[in-house]
Amino acid sequence: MSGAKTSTADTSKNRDKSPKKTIAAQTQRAPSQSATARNDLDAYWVPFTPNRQFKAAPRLIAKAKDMHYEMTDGRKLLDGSAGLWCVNAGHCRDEIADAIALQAHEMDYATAFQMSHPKAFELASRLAGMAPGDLDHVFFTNSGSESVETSLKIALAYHKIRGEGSRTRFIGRERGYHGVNFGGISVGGIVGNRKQFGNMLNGVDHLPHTHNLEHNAFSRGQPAWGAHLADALEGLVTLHDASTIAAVIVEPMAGSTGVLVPPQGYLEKLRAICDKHGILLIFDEVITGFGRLGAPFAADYFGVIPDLMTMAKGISNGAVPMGGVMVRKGIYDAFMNGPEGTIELFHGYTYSAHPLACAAALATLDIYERDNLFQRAADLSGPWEEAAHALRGLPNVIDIRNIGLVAGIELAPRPGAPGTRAYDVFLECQKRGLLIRVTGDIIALSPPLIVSQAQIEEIFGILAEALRSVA
Ligand code: PXG
Repeated sequence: MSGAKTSTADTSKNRDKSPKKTIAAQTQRAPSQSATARNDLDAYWVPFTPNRQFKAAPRLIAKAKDMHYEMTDGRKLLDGSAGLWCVNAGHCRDEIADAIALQAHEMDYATAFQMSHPKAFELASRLAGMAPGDLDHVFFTNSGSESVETSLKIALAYHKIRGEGSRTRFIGRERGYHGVNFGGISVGGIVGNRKQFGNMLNGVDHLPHTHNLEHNAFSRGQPAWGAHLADALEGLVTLHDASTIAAVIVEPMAGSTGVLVPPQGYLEKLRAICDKHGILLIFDEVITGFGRLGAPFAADYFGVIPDLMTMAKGISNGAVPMGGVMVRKGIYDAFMNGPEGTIELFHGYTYSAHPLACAAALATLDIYERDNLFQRAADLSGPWEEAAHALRGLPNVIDIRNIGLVAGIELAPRPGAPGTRAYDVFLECQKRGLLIRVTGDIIALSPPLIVSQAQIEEIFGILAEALRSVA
């Protein structure tokens, strides 16, 4: 006992208590070269990646700063996708790195059930202030996928506590992406993400997607055609009966399946039909949240307020995993009516509101606010649109679509080899110093919101060259 005490005292005596100095000392690690050794490549099962192809020619990132990545071989890449749609304030912001390091020294982990810590409440209050309408309570998670599962569970539990337990059905949408957990792949509409995993959740149905090249190719912003596609929800209500439907979940703008911008009036219609039938509307804002469209959330941009709203990615600038679900006041309040002292929602994660994530998120929100980054995205969306649509006429380009600081460029697939053309463009862009995302034969661009006009020109200039070089 006393031995342990002495050694603790000795350790702390030898430590430099100045957090700044400690952080600096501890973050200056020599970069490891071992990641490129053959055996290390073998052990890691890389997600959503053809592992054998990747390991034959690995692309490893060593460093990042602002708009750029630096590869292990020293080559620089302009980041045209904000990591995976998450690094909205640009990479390695000092304020965020310092906040994380300080927090790690001050308190690494706070027990998350029956206990908490002040930054969790501070962050929740900030988010409640930011989110539109009465979306003023937040349940914290660690990722977009967990946010989706959480939102579906809250929807079910909400109906149950109100005596409408028969509402168990979810309506998703074709081409929807809601992460990779069982609820998310069930309501999601990507066959590749579903077919390996059996029956998933039952009682799920899907709306048609809104993508239509015949009517909407080369639309700028929201396409004019397609609001009527929301009427399919009335059809599903007729088929299943409203009393069996808990919630509709959609991405206000579908990102992962290739930048599908909602037709004018479509989201408003979904909202009205949900209201009419007592169905909850969930917006999955994992990509669209935190300024991507030039407004805090897509709900603000489109002026349509959902009942629940998922978030992740940009909440912490990608620096520490974090997510959350915002819920409307009425939903939260409905849970707070039961007997005192009982757990209102049997749900939560060891790392819900993790202190490091909260510290990162608070520092991130400070940057968004101080640098007015959402407005910056709005201001740049015009030049961005012009630059994107200037690619029209280049080889194989069959559609260009855009909204906020997002653009989708769709290529005609090679006969019998879908996806290979865009993948070749991805490789050609990398050779020329630009990182883009491709999904199937669609190129998705979503740079950090700190992108400059010159960098916008650079992105589309390199992409144009790459498109010209790929047959
Ligand atoms: N919902 C939406 C709308 C998403 O876009 C998730 C949920 C899942 O988030 P997590 O944090 O569990 O991955 C996402 C994730 C891409 C791409 O290239 C998009 C995502 C993830 C990886 C790649 O489009 N979105």
